[in-house]
Amino acid sequence: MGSNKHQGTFRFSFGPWNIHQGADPFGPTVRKNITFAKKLTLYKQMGFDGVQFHDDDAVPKLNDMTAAQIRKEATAVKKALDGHGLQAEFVAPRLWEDPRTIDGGYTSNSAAEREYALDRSRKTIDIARALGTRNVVLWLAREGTYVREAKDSVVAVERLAAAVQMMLDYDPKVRILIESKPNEPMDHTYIPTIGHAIALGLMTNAPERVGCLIESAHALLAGLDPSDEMGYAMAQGKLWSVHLNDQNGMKFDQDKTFGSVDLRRAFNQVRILDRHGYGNKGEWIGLDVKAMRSQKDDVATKHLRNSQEIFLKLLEVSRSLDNALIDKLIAERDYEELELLIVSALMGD
Ligand code: XLS
Ligand code: MG
Repeated sequence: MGSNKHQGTFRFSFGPWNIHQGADPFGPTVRKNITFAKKLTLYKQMGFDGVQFHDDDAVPKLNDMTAAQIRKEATAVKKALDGHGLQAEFVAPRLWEDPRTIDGGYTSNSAAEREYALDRSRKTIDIARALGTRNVVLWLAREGTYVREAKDSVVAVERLAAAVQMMLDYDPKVRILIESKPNEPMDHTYIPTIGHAIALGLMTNAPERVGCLIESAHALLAGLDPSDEMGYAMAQGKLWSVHLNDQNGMKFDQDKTFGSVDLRRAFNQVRILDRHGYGNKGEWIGLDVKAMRSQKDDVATKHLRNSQEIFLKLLEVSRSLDNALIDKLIAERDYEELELLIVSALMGD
């Protein structure tokens, strides 16, 4: 058990929303806007090779554009990526800001609004194709309820499965990565955990093209251990991306720097990914982290640097462990000694 069968390969990505102006629900922006073009110049400088996109990060006014216009604009973004030596990891439809998605997208009670969500998802796939990625991430933000009686949970799940099926049919190459989250902005969502996400894929006729993205904080908000969620998905060959970050207890989604709250919890995520060869099929280490609102303009990317640095240091710790000793302690069932060994390693001993 203690021996490394494989090692992972780690390349890092983040989304343009991870460099942001610091607005929160209680106050306005506190930092200057940084243009998308400027952000692109920062990626390589900071040691990142992949860019994650919402559809409108790539094509801002896509709702008012024709398919040809969208393709043209996305192609220009692809050129800019190429120019910086960057790759697009995925595109995600932003289905939570438009007035037509107030009641959710695919699970809205309005047929016209559901049609908008499906149409928008087709545009997302067109953008993904133009950016050179097969990956479409679905964070099902408003696919839930505030009031149990307002939606029928059977119908809602059937509608979600039908939406995924539509996307799989629309492009035979596309892969859908479902990012589960139990709450926020909704009281409860219909796909709260990664087990739900993977099982939703089984309701389609191409489950081999439905996988998942695990965000550490989303697992924590569901009261689960992120490394176990990752293990569950990897056991099924379904962990196609991650959003590493951290979370201080059961509150709003904090997107804190990876490892900044609970180092051992972060260590276990790194360890399970590395031991099972994460990244060897091209999967990325995505960091879905936010800068503190108190951070000044010129140092407002340190949350990304720190997350990456903490990941790499934990990888070093994990790889330097004495696996023979771990195997021995496991065989002797001396888990107290194992605990001290891990905590000591985290303390630098
Ligand atoms: C929000 C999500 C979001 C997705 C991308 O909680 O983490 O940022 O990762 O749509
Ligand atoms: Mg995320």
